[in-house]
Amino acid sequence: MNIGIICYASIGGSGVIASELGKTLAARGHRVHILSSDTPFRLGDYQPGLSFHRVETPTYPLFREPHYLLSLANKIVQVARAERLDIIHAHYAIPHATAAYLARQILALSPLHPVPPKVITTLHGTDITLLGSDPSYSETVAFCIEQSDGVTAVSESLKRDTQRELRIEREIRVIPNFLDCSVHRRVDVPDLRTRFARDDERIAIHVSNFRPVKRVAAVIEVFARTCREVPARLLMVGDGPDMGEAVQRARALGVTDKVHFLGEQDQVFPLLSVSDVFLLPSAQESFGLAALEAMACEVPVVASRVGGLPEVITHDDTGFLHAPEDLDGMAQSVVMLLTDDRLHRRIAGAARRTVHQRFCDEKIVPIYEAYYEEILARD
Ligand code: GMT
Repeated sequence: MNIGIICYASIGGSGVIASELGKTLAARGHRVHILSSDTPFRLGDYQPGLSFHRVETPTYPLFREPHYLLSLANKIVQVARAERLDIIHAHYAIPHATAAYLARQILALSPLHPVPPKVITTLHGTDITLLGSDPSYSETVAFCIEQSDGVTAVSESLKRDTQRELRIEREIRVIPNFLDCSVHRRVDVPDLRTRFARDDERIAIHVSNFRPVKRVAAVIEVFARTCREVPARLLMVGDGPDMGEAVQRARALGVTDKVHFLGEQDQVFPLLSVSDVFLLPSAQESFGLAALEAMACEVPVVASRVGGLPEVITHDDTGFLHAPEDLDGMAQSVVMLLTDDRLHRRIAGAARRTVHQRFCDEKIVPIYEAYYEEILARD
């Protein structure tokens, strides 16, 4: 198949999944075209069958806002014509589903492209739960979801949220997120561990884009409570609007010297490989790809019981889940994991097995492929 994949290049789960999907589909013999404003950070080196098309959005003094939606729709039309795309797969509804819809309408009227490509939209989370349901966007987002030829969501929870918040009645197929399990595994990096912690200290880690929904101040709170019981360090990986709040909370709680702010990192699995527990006290999480990456590296996750996280983590089996406001409960689970080696081994092993049984690319990518075939076969 000739497949166009539209995604954001900024660090975030939807761009990661879109890039990994593109790479795996190309390796399986498809011709894949990634369209984005910049090279997505996980796209990697040249690979046969995989090409990148930059979306340029010109500025003009008359415009106070860049018109990304228009330039993206324009680029989709051009790539679809040149490469004879069968599928346009939009990752993240806003505004990618709208650009794909617009491009398909233009192509449908073109004598050069008698059979326009089919549009598939994958909903990732905040495109519904935070932004899409906002009255400023809800009408256009709902319309473009209804108008897509196929729609997928990364969890049952996100599917329900979409149906409820946007009153969508059409079929939404749930296809969970996935990892390249050959890459995402615990690696031996002893020198890295000694850079952060003494032998008697344990390491907690948090990876995110430091947006309010991630509650980075709560990460610091849980860590500070843990430190009262266990000598530990915290790796804060990522950057974003709440970085200042995290730094300030660490100072206020007297743990600044134990917290390492590492900024954005392309490769997280070496850092996960030296960590003992992953903290994810998010207010909302449609899936929690960061948690899945930790589990693949045998790092038990202590997280909020919200959104799709219970579909990824089973409490007291493959990790621990607590109400988002229950920071004491989270700290207790962290302390238990860091002081009870048998418990840690049980949870870490079960987490890794779950990833391998349910969330590896070789299991999930064929499901996307079959869904493409199904949508192409429909009138
Ligand atoms: O979490 C974010 O702020 C970014 C967002 C994205 O588009 O990258 O993440 C969402 O999509 C990920 C990939 O499907 C999911 O793993 C995340 O759980 C989801 N984030 C939220 O629902 C908050």
